[in-house]
Amino acid sequence: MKGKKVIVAGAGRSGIRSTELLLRQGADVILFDQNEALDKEKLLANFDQPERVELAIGALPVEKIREADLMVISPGIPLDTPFVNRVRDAEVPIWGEIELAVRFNKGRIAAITGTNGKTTTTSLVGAIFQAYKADSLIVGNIGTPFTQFADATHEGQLISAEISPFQLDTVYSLHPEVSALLNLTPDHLNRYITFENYCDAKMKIIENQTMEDAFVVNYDDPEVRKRAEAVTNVRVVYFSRLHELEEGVFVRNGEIVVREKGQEEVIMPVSEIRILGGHNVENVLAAVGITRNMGVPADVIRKAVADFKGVEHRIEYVRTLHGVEYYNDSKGTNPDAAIKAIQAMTGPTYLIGGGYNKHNTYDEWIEAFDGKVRSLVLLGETAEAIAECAKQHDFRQFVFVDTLEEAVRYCYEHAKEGEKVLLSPACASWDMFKDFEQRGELFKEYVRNLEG
Ligand code: UMA
Repeated sequence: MKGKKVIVAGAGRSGIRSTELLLRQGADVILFDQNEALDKEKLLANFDQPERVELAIGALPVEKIREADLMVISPGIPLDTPFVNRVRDAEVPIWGEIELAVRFNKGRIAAITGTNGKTTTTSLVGAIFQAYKADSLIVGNIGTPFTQFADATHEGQLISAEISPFQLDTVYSLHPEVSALLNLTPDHLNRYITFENYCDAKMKIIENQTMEDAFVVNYDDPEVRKRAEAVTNVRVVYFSRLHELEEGVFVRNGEIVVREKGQEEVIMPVSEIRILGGHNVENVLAAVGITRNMGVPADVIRKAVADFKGVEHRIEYVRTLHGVEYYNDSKGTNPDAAIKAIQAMTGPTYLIGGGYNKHNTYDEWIEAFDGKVRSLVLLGETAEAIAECAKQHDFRQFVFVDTLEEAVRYCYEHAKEGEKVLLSPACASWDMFKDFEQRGELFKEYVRNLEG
């Protein structure tokens, strides 16, 4: 990278860490972001050598494109944005942040994708790795950019990486030792238009794998299985919650079993899993398949799974006030994830939903309410569309609010002892918040501030 001039597009978490890596590797950076409101001084304060970072805020001048040897693009920037087309037309190579990271990585990667469960599974795989080798890393879409650590990794180091389809769109050299595809349901259709395009993006995770590697997939998900059956370049390892498999990871008589080449190994009883819901059993099975195929011993896996308490913003218990339990599921950013959360609730629930419009449909989510939702408290861009859909399903107990704080207050004033309050929006957060983390943090703050 020495002497190269690199455009980094997007000055969010991913862009900042990519810039730092490029500076460490001797490149000069043009850091570009379309948000004119960004504070330039604050942005430059992130870097040890700010004199080697030139800022382009608002627009990317043509002469900057001409000067560039490479552009590293953040995952949130759609690839059909006009400036991206201009860079492509100028024949400047375009890498995603993950591509930049893998070019420097020396570790052994387990790469995890799927519509839902990625974050939980990536955290759990990371926890198992760390129980085995303390210097293991957890990186990727989960919130810690891979570029933050990639050039400091060493051979044999274990890396658990959550990879989103946006990241897979701009990756060419990713070669995981084990990849995993957890499930496939429609999401991000505003960017991919069709479900097929979205699934194709996910399948890029195995592009460079060989028969020496493993692809861990969910046997119970028909869309996943259909695609796995057509795979020829990599060894497929199935996991199933519902069926006993000839080969793979499955549940039998309440125990998690791994069967490979006729040999069986019992890993642990399902009753030792501490994270709620059937979907989490699937996440554990995936994690067992991934870590076993990376050589982690069964007893290490068992202990780490039994110690694992789940991740923030995913059906996260916040507090109990006047007998009402409050849960934060801000990570429920699509209907499928939100279905899992409402299914995990064991009593009447005040459900806060709505947000950024990803052009998803809400029918299945509303059907999953199953008489359990006392009131649906709607906010954000999709509030009207969700209400319309609810009416079509004869569900009319909804109210509109303008802010998340108002939503919390409404629930507080109405929920009675024994009932639940759940933030699980079925939508992304970007209409009103920076990201789902900010939405979840604010929810927790409002809930904690409720008077006792
Ligand atoms: N920007 C532009 N033009 C655009 C869009 C964005 O200039 O058209 C700029 C914004 O002004 C902003 C920056 O780009 O300053 C934001 O970049 P980004 O949206 O790529 O966000 P980062 O903060 O870099 O976070 C990204 C991932 N975000 C997205 O994919 C949208 C994070 O995933 C990830 O944790 C982080 O990199 C580290 O790798 C978040 C996410 O929501 C959690 N992911 C989606 C999901 O899980 O469903 C895919």
